[in-house]
Amino acid sequence: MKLSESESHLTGKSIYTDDIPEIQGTLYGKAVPAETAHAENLKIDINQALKIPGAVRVIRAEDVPGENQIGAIIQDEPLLADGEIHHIGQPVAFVLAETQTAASKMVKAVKQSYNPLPVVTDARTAAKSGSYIHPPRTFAQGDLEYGKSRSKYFSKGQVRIAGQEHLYLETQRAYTLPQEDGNFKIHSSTQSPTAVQAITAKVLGIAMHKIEVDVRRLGGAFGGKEDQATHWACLTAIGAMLTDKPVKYILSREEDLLMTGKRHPYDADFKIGLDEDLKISYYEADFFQNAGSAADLSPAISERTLFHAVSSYFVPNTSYTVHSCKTNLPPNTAFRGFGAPQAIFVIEAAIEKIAEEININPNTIKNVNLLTEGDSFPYGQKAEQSEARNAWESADKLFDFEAIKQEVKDFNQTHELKKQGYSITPLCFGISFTNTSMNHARALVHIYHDGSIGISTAAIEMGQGVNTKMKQIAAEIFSISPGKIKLETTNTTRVANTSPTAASSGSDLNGKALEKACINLRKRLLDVAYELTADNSDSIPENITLLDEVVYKGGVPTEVKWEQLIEETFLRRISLSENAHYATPKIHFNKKIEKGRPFSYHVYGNAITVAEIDSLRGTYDIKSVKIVHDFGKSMNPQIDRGQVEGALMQGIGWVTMEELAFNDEGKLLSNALSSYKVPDIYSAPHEVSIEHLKTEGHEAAIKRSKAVGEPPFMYGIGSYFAIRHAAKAFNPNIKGHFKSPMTPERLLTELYRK
Ligand code: LUZ
Ligand code: MOS
Repeated sequence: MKLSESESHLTGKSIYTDDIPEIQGTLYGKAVPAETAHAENLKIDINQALKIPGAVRVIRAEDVPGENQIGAIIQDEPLLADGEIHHIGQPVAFVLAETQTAASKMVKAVKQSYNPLPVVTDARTAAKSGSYIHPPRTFAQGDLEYGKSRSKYFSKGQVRIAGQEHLYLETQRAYTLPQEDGNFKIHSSTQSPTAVQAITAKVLGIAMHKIEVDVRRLGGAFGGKEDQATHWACLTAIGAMLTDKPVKYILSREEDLLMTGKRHPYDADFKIGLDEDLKISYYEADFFQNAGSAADLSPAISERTLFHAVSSYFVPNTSYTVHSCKTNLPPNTAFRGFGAPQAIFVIEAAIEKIAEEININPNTIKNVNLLTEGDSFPYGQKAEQSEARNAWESADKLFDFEAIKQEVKDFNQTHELKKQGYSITPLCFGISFTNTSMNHARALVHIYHDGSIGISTAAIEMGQGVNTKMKQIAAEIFSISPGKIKLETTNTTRVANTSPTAASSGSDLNGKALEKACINLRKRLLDVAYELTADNSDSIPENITLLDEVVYKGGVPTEVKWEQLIEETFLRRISLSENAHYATPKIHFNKKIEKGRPFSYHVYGNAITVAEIDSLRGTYDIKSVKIVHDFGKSMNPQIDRGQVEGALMQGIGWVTMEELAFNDEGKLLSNALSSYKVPDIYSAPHEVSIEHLKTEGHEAAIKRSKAVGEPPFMYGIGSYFAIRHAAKAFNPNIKGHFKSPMTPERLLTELYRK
């Protein structure tokens, strides 16, 4: 089934937050960004701003009706700066005006005064002074000392990994409409309507039921709207409460880049040992996560780093720690992969480094250490239905590793200034929110008495095709045309207390709840169908089925069509509505001992990447990325392929060109798309192959179709190492420097490193 919204997207009829017709009297809000990164004694002078024609009001911390606090996991983030500033771009006030132009002028007219404090932008510096978001956390298994005693080869090193800007096409935004009786309706571009509802209720000082959050769709999110959509919803809601007018705020690209958090930059130290069979005998690491100035989702992201530190490998003896460091950058946040990509990059670098030192192909090390059935992860879960080896061997069979190696070798022997390199990147990614209590969802299904259907779930459509998948599930259970089914907006009054659409789990959680609701409804319909088609032959209810909008009995079509069945069910006063709840079974985690079974299942895969560099220019091309991916049994190969392609490109961008630059004062230098380079069509690999790993899928996945949103991001990591191998073919002196992204500037420096 094709993406059900492609036609309305192509014709421009799809409605996003800014397409909602504005109500007369709507005011335009704008946040005033802090102009310095760290300060106390903040004073805000609003007199000049209020003199601008069209100015309505300026809201400051003291005007917040309820609690001036939006921190979800740790209560450490004021909605509006209250006396202190912790990063450039932190909202210090919110202006309201009759026009957008007036609002912009007001922002410039607000004067900030303060006593500056020292600025820290770097995680290691923050760690030295003990500036943490939360206490360090460690995962371990086995016995490190024993592991060391078994080691024949040793290595250690450092890694530095940059952050990443989400660059969703649709910037952050919200539109709040006052309703009767002190209620509010909020249109928010959020992955988490319940978070927006709960936190807005808190800052307004009212109950959650007074707030309705409605989301039609987002123009991209990638994790950037899991937590950070809340700010703008809260600000517009306060504006609406204080003025009794609708208030809208659409961030400009410049504002969005300046004010919102990004993927976390990480620094890491690692130590690794191999035994004589090249098995990893021990692995130690310290991850320094640059969390920015407030917790946001960093504690959960730290956790996912810990869960993915050994990637797709079995490491019997290991201990590693994540240090979540508080700095004066905007609070960094969820981004596709959620702390796992950084952890996976580090162990790939560790294998690379030790391979380099003992002069052996890193892929030999990777191969012998792949997780096999029953191996335990450092968090206690056993690898069940491990596809790690299957993925590696399938990729080898399909793409022929030896032939690729030989081609690269031949190329390098016949070319002096152009060089090629290749890398193999195995994937293992855990599916479920690592916080067990978040893994649940509900679905509400109404069959209208003309036979058409409306579905509400908590899933947010953000371009990933979740609505199409939801339609597919219902259409298949009822055996009706998808055209009879409508996906309603995601709305907190229809489906309440929801988890964000995140952690790759949107289709699984909402799909399983929807499946349950539809199956319950179908059961009621089949009972009616049995009565309608009863005759003297004693057919049993199991004999009755629905096929292509017709009731079948004993495998034979009857006269009863879908519409008639629905109408008859309605006339018999039987409910045509159903609300079902799903909670992922068999998952648990004990944080005291850091052991459990946090993931419903794992997604596996393998990518082989070939890169070619130009050693005079420092430029490169990704020649090919060949992937075998564990889709399970893909329920929609077209959509799933789109997810793999998009994630791969986003991963390649992260490790090759996207370089966030802040100066020592915490000012974002890459503050426009002229200075922050994202991949375009010219940076795409010349060839991308995406093959389906042959498996039976996993019963915990919706229709045995495994979660696909985040895992393939990791394939992009291979580009870094492929480029590095090409560079080493030109300059064998390149050793042990792992700084990502490998921009052309950095590559050029490496190429001529002595
Ligand atoms: N969000 C979250 C996530 O709250 N918990 C998670 O485990 C997670 N994983 C990936 C992406 N978002
Ligand atoms: Mo996410 S990083 O919002 O799954």
